[in-house]
Amino acid sequence: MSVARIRRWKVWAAASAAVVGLALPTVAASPAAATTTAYDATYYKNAVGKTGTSLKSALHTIIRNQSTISYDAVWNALKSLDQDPNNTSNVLLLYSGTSRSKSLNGGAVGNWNREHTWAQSHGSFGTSAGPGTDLHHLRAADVQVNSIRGNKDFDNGGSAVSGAPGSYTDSNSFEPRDADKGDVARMILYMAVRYEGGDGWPNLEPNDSTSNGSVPYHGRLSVLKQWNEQDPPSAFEERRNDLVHSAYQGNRNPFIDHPEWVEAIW
Ligand SMILES: [Ca+2]
Ligand SMILES: [Ca+2]
Repeated sequence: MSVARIRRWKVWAAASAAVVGLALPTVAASPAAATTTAYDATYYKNAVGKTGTSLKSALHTIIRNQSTISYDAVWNALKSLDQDPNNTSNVLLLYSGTSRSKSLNGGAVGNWNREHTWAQSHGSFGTSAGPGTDLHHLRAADVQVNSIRGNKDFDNGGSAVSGAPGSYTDSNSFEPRDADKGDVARMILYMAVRYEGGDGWPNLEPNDSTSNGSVPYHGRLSVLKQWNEQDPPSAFEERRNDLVHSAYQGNRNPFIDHPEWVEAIW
């Protein structure tokens, strides 16, 4: 997408957001342009200036040093990480945007549970401490919406998802609502860089398929790249990244800090 097209989209998006009350990032945060962060001279110093496999490798070395937590501890972590900025008693749910009481975590209808954005079956990593409990891709989601998403790859198109306005699904893919598209893309691509076949875990990689099933791949890369540009990192996402880094895992999602690194690698 050209810079001019992105600017036009943002102007349109900002106008639409004003009407429906959505929180969208500022026009200044263009993903097409190189960004600078407070971490460039320290955390990212061995990655800045690199591209392609060299950048991917440098980022892997930086982010692989992380603390892990148990799957049970993920509940309380999500109550903090996914807190509704407008209501500290609630969490904001992925795919639906619903604000729901933190105390309604569980497995029943009307509860929220722990969505693995990189589907567990795409790599069979389960829920032991590791990729299955990595907070950078675990998000609070409505139990029924989570079930509809299942282990589908991500792509555009399909029928409207009940309980998640703006999300769509068909037989082999799931499309999150617009406000979550970039979040999903950056979570999937974080996992691809973090897990490179070390620590006893599979090498997770993105591809352009929507029928990955149980192989350690996740699609659809060409669409995820578009979503990263359409939906730049929000204040919610940045706060979350900061908290995972400072309070839980000690590592960051580089694509929230530098969304332009998606294009630099893929
Ligand atoms: Ca977003
Ligand atoms: Ca990988």
